[in-house]
Amino acid sequence: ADEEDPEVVKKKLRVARYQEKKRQQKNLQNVMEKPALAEGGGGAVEMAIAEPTHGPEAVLKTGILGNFEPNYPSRSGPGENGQPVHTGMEERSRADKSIREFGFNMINSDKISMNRTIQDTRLDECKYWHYPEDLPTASVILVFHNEGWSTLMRTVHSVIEMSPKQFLHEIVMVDDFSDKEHLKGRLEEYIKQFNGLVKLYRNKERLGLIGTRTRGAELATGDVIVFLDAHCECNRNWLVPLLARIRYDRTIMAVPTIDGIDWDNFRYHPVYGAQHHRGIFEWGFLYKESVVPDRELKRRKHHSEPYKSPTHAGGLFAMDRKYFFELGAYDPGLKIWGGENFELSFKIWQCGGSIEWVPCSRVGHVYRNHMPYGFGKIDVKIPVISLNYMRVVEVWLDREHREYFYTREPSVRGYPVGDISKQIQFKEEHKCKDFKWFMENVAYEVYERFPKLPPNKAWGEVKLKKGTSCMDTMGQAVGGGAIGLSYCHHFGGSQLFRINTKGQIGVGERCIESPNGNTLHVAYCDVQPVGPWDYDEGSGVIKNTHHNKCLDGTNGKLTLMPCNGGDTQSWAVTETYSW
Ligand code: UD2
Ligand code: MN
Repeated sequence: ADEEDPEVVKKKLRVARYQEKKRQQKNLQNVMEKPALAEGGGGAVEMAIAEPTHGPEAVLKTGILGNFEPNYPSRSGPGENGQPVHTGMEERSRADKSIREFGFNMINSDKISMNRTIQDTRLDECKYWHYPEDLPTASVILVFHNEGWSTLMRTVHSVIEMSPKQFLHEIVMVDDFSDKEHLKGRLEEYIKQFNGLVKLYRNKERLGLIGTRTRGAELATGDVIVFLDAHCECNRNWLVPLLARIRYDRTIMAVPTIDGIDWDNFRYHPVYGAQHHRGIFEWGFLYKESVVPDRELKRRKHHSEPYKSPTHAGGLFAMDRKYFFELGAYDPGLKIWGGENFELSFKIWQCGGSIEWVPCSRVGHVYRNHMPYGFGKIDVKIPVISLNYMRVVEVWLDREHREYFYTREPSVRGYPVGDISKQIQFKEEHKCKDFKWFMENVAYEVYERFPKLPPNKAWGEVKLKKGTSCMDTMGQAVGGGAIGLSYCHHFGGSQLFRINTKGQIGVGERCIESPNGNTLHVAYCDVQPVGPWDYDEGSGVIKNTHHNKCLDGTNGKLTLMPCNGGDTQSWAVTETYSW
């Protein structure tokens, strides 16, 4: 097979790379790993009038409804009260087409009223908080690129309907160079009904979500900027608790609790039960959420009070507008999508601010089925999102923690990140604290959940020495089918493995295991790794010491077999780059 026609080889490579690229793009959607749905809200109401531990900006008065508790109408109709809607047989193919185009079932979305009601998912206690009346005003910024019509406009309607008039200064819509017909003139026409409250701006070129948000913030004129994705539905009294935190301390980034809206049937539902969660990360900078440690919970008196969080998902948050610019807005070197949530979070924490998640503010977000848009033409040889992570790592992490990242992402080490001198200068001028401080004082549970990975013994493609086949996850996830062999594409991703000194084979954030001693599967990594893999570079043998068998690639199949020292058990682990 080694002496194949070079044209054929080229073609195979092209096909394999194309498939891998698609798969990598699809994987981006797994950045947010949400646990399964839990039981629904709860939490006891305090029986006394109590001073909140977080400051005098709000008071809990049990039994006396809060001053911003509105009366909402109840309506009936498709999707009302956050109920799911369903696709008829005759709608199936149109629905599927819209899912491919937008990542959402727009046929179902179109059936739901622009002003649909959703159920109150807040803790009961939230109804009894009394807030100051002199809050800062908000500019809600919606950036969008090729969004579906009804999900986009329902966001606008919902912001207006669910926010007290006196605090909603404007809605700033910024079109990031969409090319869909339905987002052209019709949009200008439609927003006339809002009498100037909704402003529409359009980019002359694709800036990506990060650049477009900074532009939106520049165009905004309210005291506070509130970013939402262009497919959200706001819940009762969502805005006031956010503004109250910023009134209390302008260096707080206030983050609502995100509820889920199903991309297919548009059911509105809480993501978690009564336990509070907060934003963290693993060392490849995949965003994670995990239960808030007691140490943080104990600082508060009431379960419904805001709590500090190391980071946030990215899409939904409120900040003092001037403070956003005092921090230099988003790093302009970040491209299109991803990593900006970490950049802003690390910057805020390390340079004297803080992030709080606010349980009494809830906003629903439609999680997509897949990312429907491309990133445009960008001259970057590694995934754009990796480049963004690298900029964040190079600027905000210290030397020790940079190694945490590069052990997890060895293939991007050394890629030029561009000019970061302005960011470094900012950090020095503002005497920002180092990353170790942030880890020890804010993100301390990350060390427990995601300890430092053992160093890599070898990493790269796991290729049969004789032939052109490489170990490949085939896009399998935890709990999925067997992984296998496929044509080596030198494109990383599904063919990029790391064998570490503790005997793990890692791929991305996961590990490779053989539960049955026969086939190989993607599995969660043990936090305290012990084996089972042993790689001998000389012979190329990769042995599973638990099963006492060897990794074997006979006839294009990847299995464990009794060790025989043959060609089908001789592997080269070679560092290949996509750049
Ligand atoms: C999450 C965040 C998202 C952003 C992203 C990247 C939530 C709920 N969502 O992914 O806000 O932080 O992670 O880190 O936390 N858009 C543009 N131009 C583009 C691409 C997207 O304007 O080139 C718009 C898009 O129309 C949407 C917003 O940016 O309104 C976020 O994009 P997304 O919804 O595809 O991102 P998501 O929710 O998967
Ligand atoms: Mn989104």
